[in-house]
Amino acid sequence: MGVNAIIQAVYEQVLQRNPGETEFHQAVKEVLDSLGPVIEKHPEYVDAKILDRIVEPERQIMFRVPWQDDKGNVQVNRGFRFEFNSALGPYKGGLRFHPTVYAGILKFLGFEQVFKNSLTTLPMGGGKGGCDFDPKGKSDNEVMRFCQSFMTELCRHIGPDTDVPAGDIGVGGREIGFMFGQYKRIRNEFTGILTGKGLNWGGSLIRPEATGYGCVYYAEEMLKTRGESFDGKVCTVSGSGNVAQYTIEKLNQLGAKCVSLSDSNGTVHDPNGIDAEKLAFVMELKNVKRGRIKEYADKFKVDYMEGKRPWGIKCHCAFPSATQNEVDADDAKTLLANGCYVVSEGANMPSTPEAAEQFIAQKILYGPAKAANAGGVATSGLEMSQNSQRLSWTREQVDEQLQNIMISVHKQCFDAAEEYGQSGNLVMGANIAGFVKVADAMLDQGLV
Ligand code: NDP
Ligand code: 2IT
Repeated sequence: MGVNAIIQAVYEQVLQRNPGETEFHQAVKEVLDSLGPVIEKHPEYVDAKILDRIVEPERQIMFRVPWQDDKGNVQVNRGFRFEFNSALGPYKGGLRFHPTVYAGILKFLGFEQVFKNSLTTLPMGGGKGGCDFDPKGKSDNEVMRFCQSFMTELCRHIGPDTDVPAGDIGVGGREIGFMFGQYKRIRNEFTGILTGKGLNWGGSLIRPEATGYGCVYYAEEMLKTRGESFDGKVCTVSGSGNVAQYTIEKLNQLGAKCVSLSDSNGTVHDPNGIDAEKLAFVMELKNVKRGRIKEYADKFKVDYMEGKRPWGIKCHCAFPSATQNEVDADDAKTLLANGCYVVSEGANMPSTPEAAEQFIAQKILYGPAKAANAGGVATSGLEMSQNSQRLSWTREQVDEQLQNIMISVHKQCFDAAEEYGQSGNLVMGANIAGFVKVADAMLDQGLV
């Protein structure tokens, strides 16, 4: 069989085994589409059925999560953990709590995580989990009862050398705290079974900032290849959660101007820029009051675009930091027409295939999610190292390691693209560089 037929057969098997899971199909297709030349060069991957194995999670866990709301009603949610690949280390990846969560979303995220974690240079396998629970509008007590029930089941599947979850959409410091407390109570162990922990009980400095900061560091590396910096650049950012907030903080420090924020209801456009003071308002609004981004527009008297995404706003650089498929073909066209030439993906798979295709064809500086947002999980890896040592590193130490890791992630993507004759195509570079390391580890470890 020729290389294309081999790849097509693997993809068809994925479609057949995972019916209706469109996000997973999309993530697999993008990676497989990059791997032709690698497979051509490495027949040993074909013989060992590395592709067939890598698209199938090592273990899939699905469980009932019963909990009681404040009115005394019983609620039932569905929890998951996809332990995707452990060739490079313990399963590692976030937990997402959002009403849209189902197997197809978590499998796409777990699959991406395998290659992302490989790019970080740290010893981590890939996994993802979560629940269709909606934290919006729930009291702290309801969130706590839910998290305790979720961990009551999850605790039998995770461990510091087995599987180490963290946050993602809907899971931040509050949820990690409740889940950690429940694990400790059931197992009577204070170990690093989650990352993103509180700073005075095992968390790492810079972990809250890491995804946003890392995404900006990655974009900075892309700009350097053209001898440019962030000074004076106008940037659009979507989302207003963890990743968006720290993307803006770092862009401000580097002399850029951020002019947008959004949530699932709409977008604010602040042409004067979201400075440190306004960002502090956003952090209080989103992390403490848990309000809507429209309140920013009311407070600072700027435009609010109900139901709109930020991609119609003119910018040099765009940072999608909300969710999957939030930049479609029309958005990409508009961004490019408005002169945008840097896209660095803080969110996972935020660009549809048709959008990504345009960014690649136009040869803009396009940093795909599994590379550009790897700083979050990389710093989770640094949190695991500190937990194992029972030591805490300083802010400066962690930030310096994060910067070095992002430089290395960029270099791996850049070099792999060069090696395979696709200069500047960081999508292909990320997929190839991430894949090869995992594939070689799988070969070394035999048929498992
Ligand atoms: P948060 O929950 O802190 O924030 C999510 C933000 O995105 C909110 O503003 C939310 O708006 C918006 N959002 C979520 N879902 C949708 C949707 N369906 N449509 C429109 N807006 C939406 O999550 P994070 O900031 O942690 O995560 C953002 C993205 O970054 C995700 O794709 C995540 O997978 C990715 N990521 C996160 C990492 C991390 O360390 N946290 C690491 C790497 C990637 P609303 O409040 O209205 O729901
Ligand atoms: O998508 C991601 O990389 C994350 N949500 C962070 C995972 C982690 O283990 O820190």
